[in-house]
Amino acid sequence: MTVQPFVHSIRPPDFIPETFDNHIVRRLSDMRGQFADEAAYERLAGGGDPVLYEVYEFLTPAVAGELLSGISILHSGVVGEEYFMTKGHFHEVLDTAEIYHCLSGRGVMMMETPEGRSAAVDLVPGTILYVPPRWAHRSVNVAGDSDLITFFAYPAHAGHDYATIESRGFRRLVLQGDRAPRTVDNPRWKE
Ligand code: PAN
Ligand code: ZN
Repeated sequence: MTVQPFVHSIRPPDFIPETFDNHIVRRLSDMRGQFADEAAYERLAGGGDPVLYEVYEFLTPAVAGELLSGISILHSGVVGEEYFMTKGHFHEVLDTAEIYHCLSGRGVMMMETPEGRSAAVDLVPGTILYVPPRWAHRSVNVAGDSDLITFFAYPAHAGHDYATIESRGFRRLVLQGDRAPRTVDNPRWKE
């Protein structure tokens, strides 16, 4: 199957694409077990099941050579002291990279390798982040009151390994601080 050239368009302030192929909505219930403060999670879940983030995808065939791109909109909020965040994943084809371009808001991309290296990069409008092959990645919205909006693109055959992060978490967490967000070791991280 060959793909014809195509375009999509986004505009501030909401950057929701006018056209897209797939819309993913992730709610608090999809993140059970991922936030450090379980009591805070249960309190928030008791009040409903808020949407944490939405992804609008521009699909292409899942084969090497193609790129899959889209827009990720991560809402603001906290579970205890921990900011709203994406599930995060390794790519199933570990040797595949990804580009993120921050369009709006304030965030941190938490990243780590299977060998134990860890990195946290600030995302502000205009930031272009290269996530190299092998690095798991999770977006975190550290703004108090605005969405974190990013454009992303990655090899369409990369696939997603969510299970590794679901079972052991990320090595580092991003928490609210007095003046600025702080990153700390995840006390529940499992080898
Ligand atoms: C992004 C992410 C998106 C949502 O498209 O899939 O930001 O995060 P989760 O997939 O972790 O829920 C990406 O990194 N794709 O590979
Ligand atoms: Zn990815």
